[in-house]
Amino acid sequence: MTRDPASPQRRREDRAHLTGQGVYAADAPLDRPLQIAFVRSQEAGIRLTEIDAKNAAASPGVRGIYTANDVAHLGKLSINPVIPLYEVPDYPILAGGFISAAGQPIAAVVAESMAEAMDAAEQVFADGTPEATPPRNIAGQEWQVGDADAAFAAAAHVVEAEVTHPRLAPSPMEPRGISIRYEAATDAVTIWHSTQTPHRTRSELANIFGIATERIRVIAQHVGGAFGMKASLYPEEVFAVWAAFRHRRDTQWIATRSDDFVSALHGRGITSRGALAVDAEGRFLALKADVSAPLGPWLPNSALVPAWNAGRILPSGYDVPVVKISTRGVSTVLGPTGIYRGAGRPEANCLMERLVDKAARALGMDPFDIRKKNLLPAAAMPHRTPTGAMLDSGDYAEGLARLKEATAYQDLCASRDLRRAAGELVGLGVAFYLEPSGEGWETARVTLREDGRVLVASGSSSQGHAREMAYAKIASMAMGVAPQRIDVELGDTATAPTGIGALASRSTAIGGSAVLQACQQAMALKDKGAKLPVTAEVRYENDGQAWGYGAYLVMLSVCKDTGAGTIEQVTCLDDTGTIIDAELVNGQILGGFAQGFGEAMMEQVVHDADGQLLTGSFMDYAIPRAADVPWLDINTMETPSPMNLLGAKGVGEAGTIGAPAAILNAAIDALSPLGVTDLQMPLTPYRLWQAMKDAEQL
Ligand code: SMO
Repeated sequence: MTRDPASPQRRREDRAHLTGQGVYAADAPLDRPLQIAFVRSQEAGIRLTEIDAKNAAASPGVRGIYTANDVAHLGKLSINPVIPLYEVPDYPILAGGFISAAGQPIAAVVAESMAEAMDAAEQVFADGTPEATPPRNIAGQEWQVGDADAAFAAAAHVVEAEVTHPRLAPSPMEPRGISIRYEAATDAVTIWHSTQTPHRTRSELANIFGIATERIRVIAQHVGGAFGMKASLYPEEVFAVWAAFRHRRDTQWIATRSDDFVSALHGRGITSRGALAVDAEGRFLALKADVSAPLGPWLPNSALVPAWNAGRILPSGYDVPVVKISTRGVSTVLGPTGIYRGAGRPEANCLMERLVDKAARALGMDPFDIRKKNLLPAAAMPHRTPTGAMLDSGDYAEGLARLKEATAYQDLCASRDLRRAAGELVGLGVAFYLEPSGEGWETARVTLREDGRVLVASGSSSQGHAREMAYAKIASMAMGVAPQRIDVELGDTATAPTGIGALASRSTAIGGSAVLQACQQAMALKDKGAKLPVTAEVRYENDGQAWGYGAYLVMLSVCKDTGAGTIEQVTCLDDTGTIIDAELVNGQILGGFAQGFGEAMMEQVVHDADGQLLTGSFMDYAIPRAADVPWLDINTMETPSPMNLLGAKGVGEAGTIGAPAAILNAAIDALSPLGVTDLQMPLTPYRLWQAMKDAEQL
């Protein structure tokens, strides 16, 4: 295969996206669809005593009002059991009895128009009594290798850190949405769903309703972003499909931004505590860590993934022979949580990189030097970590060295020291990171037609991240056919082979490898003289996770008067394995960085003590605007992964993993002359100003 990462091919999906031709969930061709307004619980931790929908039922345009009992017979969503789950929470389509979180749907109004549905919903009366609901550990896992207590007792230095990640609202441009076309002749549905996992939508719906998958077709052709938020079926979406079958009508539910803030899953919110034992030369001896992840009233399919990743990715790419790590999932009375770009990777990384920085300070070592000393050498690859992860490939120290060179680090240090001496608050932060991409299988079907065109159908899908272009490029390279002669079909269960979808940084590594393998098989058939058209269909399974990695360096200053933090420079080095298209890789790094920057500096979902959401709109939830995001200086290197055919590694989550830790380290370095040793994200002006004031009191 001849690669050309820098070829000036354009993203073929952009034309539709930029000219309003995209088919998002709300654009589906439906016939007078019924609309749904949900009545949501206004309180958390409450026992419902009364629900009265009589007035609402008489409201114009209403075709039905439903409560918990109407849908209580439906099946549950499946949960990916990456860590043991002691207690499986309910999956209420409409919550009744005990209501855990504010915002949970407790009734649904189905009406001819959205305005009529909303008018009627306002007339539903509900009452209840508060019921105490202490948090419970409902999931957990431990990893233990060696005698941590003995290693800590023998250490020259022990450093400790605690990192609390703000709870984040994923905020894709397109909110959740589902449009259902009901086919009366066959009692079947065609569903336009804004999802990362169209085949999962189909199989889960079939399970939940107890019907054959043949009666459900799912289309997710264009998806306006997802970031982990759309890898599961929401109760509202299940209800909408149920309503279509019940009323034998086209039905639609398109979430408002407010719906998403209050009831789509949130990411992060994890608190991690850790301690690192270090010898007198700065070599890491042992790591202890405890991770606590908040879980909501029901578990999205991937709800346990952040807790798992936040534990198992420790101790990152460092050689730490002894570990004692635990992770747990704790039920709360807040809304659902789950994967959000990074999904536990940023949490593992921030804790480790804080500990490493603290160790450097304790020893008076340079942050690059202590990392270089402890990172696993290239010769140690593949390496099984104490938590059982298999790091596949890479030269971590080389990556770090290239970052150091690219930033002229010594000059930056000199500049910081000069400015610091003049009274400025300015700091440098370094962070290494790992980004495991997904494992498992994906499918592809490649057809060579008589007219010379090639049809690529993939079970992998797109969430707006240019899969059509990437898969066309892979097929073009594999077959020597111009990309203009390659058609790519994704995201329709009627035409694509059964697959997984767009998540866990797996699209290129696994989906792309499936495309490559199918291309190779189709070419082999043609070369054996098979008559066109020939079709090859593969189910490709990788040999294990491909671990991308890299490092970030950040220079940050803090205004003494306002506490405002300014990122003056940020440079990254990412080893993403084999690069298929440089522009796509850069785009992923930049987008991930914008979200990592958001977490580090601005974003936070806030609830009050009663579980009420205080940040229910973009007036209160500070998502970065284009002008807020600093310039990112991107550097890449390529160490092909032996774990998949392409040698590709994940890059979609890189920026969310590496950037927050480096920003946090830089901010703490900036305030270190005042005696500040810890800060928590987001590093808002208020937080930084408060840290300065607290330091003055010392
Ligand atoms: S957080 Mo991702 O879309 O697996």
